[in-house]
Parts: sequence; C-alpha cells; structure tokens
Amino acid sequence: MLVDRNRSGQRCTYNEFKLLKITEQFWSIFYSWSCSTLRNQSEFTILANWIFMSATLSKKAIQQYRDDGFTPAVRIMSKEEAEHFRIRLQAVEAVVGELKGGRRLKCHLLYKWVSDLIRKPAIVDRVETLLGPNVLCWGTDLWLKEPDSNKFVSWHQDNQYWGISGTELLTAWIALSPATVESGCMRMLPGSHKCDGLEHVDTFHKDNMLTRGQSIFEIDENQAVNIEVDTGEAVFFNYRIAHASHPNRSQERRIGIAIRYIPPSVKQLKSEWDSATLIRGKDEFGHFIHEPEPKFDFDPVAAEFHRKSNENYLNILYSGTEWTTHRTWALCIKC
Ligand SMILES: O=C(O)CCC(=O)C(=O)O
Repeated sequence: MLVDRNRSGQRCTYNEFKLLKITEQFWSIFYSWSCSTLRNQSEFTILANWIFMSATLSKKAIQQYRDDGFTPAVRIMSKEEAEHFRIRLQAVEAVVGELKGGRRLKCHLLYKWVSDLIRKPAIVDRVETLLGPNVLCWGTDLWLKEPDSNKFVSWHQDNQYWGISGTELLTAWIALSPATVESGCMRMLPGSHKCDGLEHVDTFHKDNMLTRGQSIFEIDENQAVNIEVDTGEAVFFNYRIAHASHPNRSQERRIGIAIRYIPPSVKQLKSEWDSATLIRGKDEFGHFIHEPEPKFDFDPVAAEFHRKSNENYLNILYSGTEWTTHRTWALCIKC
C-alpha cells in the first residue's frame, strides 16, 4: 500500500514512512544531545567518526575484493582527521628531513601517529571482515610523491618479494592527500590476484620507488583501472594484485601510507626471524615476534626494535641482489 512520499518525493509504504520518521527523530535527538553535551566541534567530529566509520565493508565491496583483488575507496576518517595525521608526518619531517630508506618502512615502530593509525577501528574493522578476527600488522610504508616529481612505481605483485606465505596478506592504502590520476594514484589490473608468478625483471631504475625497480612488462594497460583515493579514504588490496603508479604531475604532494595486515597463521619463508604487531584477537601460532608500541616518535625501545626488524626486512627485500643497504634514488649506480 503506497501511503506517503519520502524526502526525494518518491512514494513509499506505511512501514517505510514510519522508519523514515523514527530515523529523523533519532538524529534530531542525537543532534540536540550532542549540542548540549559536547564541549566543542572536535568532540562532535570524534563522536560522528565513531558512529559512522566503525563499520564493516559492504557485501559489494567484499565481492569486489574477491573478484578483482581490491575494494572501492571507502572513507575511514574525515578530511579534518587526515589533516591531523599529515601535520604529525610533517612534524617528523621538520626534525629529520626527507623520509627515505628505513625511515619510510616499518614506520609504525618509529612514529606514534602511524602506530595509532594501524590500530584505528575504522580500518581494522574492515580488515577483520576480510581476514577474520585475529589480525597482525606486518608492515607500514610511506609513499610520498613530491609535486611534479618523476618518482613512479612499476607494475609488480608484492607476494613475489616479501616471503609471507599464502595469499591472505592485505594492504590498507590510506590517502593523506588526494591521490588522483594527475597526482599519480595507483593503477591496478583487476583479477590479477588470481595469477601466480607473473614474470618480474629487476631494473633498478633511478626514479622507481620500489627497492629493486622490479617490473612486470607484460601488462595490458587497457585492462588496468585508476584507483583514485580522496584524503581520509582507503582502498584494501590483495597481496597478489598487480599494481603500479605514474609520476605526480600535480602541484600537491601525494601522501599515501600502506599498512600490511596478515592473519597469525601465515609464516615468513625467507628468514628465520620476523616480527609483527598484534592488532586484534589472539596469536595462537607464534610465527612472529610481537613488536613494542612506541609511546612517542622515536621512542628508543621501539626504535631499537625497528633497527633490527628493518635490517631483517632489507635482507628479505634485496635477497638475490648485490644490495645490502637501502637503494636511494640519488645513489643509484645501476641504471
Ligand atoms: O603508493 C604507490 O604509488 C604504490 C604503493 C604500492 O606499491 C604498495 O603499497 O604496495
């Protein structure tokens, strides 16, 4: 029975109309309560973030992750909150300069703000939807492309280099500034997470941001899609997806942070020792040494752990090459 019209003027049933009214009443009570209780705009933002963003992924997004190997971009924090993280990043840069080499890898052990980010419920809830209730964070990489710079990322699959068993590892890639086609957003090849062992060639190209400049040359660019991610949004992608990104041709910094999550059942196959941070649930396998949490930026206990863990990571990333220290773009002698 059609009895009324909703806000968009469409006819709706009595039950739909009632639900609409109850929802409107709820928001009006919530709004009056928050105006009288919360002391300022930022408390309101925190509460609104908590209500709207502690969410799981939609069925459609989960299906896309399974079929294509990545989710659509989802909002995991407000632009205002992302700006706070950006300010904390810039505060570190103001002290130590450009973040490269070890300072951009496994950096949840160095920077308190990254350590906070990897634990953020709006991210971890979504990760839990894809990985299950027990979640470790294995790594964090900063992907910083300066305005109008030539840095790029060639086509590659992460699972060929990191030694983590299985295919479950997933990345949450979070934008702290707009990742657009112009600023060099990621590109992905849908369905490539189902292809094992695509051939990679180490190029050591000076502008390539990957450790070895590893590249898959057999990619049909016409099948690839651009993954634009707005400030405060994230995309979740699978360990095996083939992905890349072009140089930043915009006048803005492109700031991305990639968080690598794993279930505790996986193992490190390229090294006897490896570490990870327990984020949620239990670790009943003990395959990874649990990492300390920094209490502030460059907390000496966590920073010492970072030194060891990063050295191990470096050995894994460069295994089979002549490199023993981080390849910096300025020092590249092979290209
Ligand atoms: O941020 C980028 O452009 C590339 C990121 C990437 O390759 C990764 O997170 O695995």
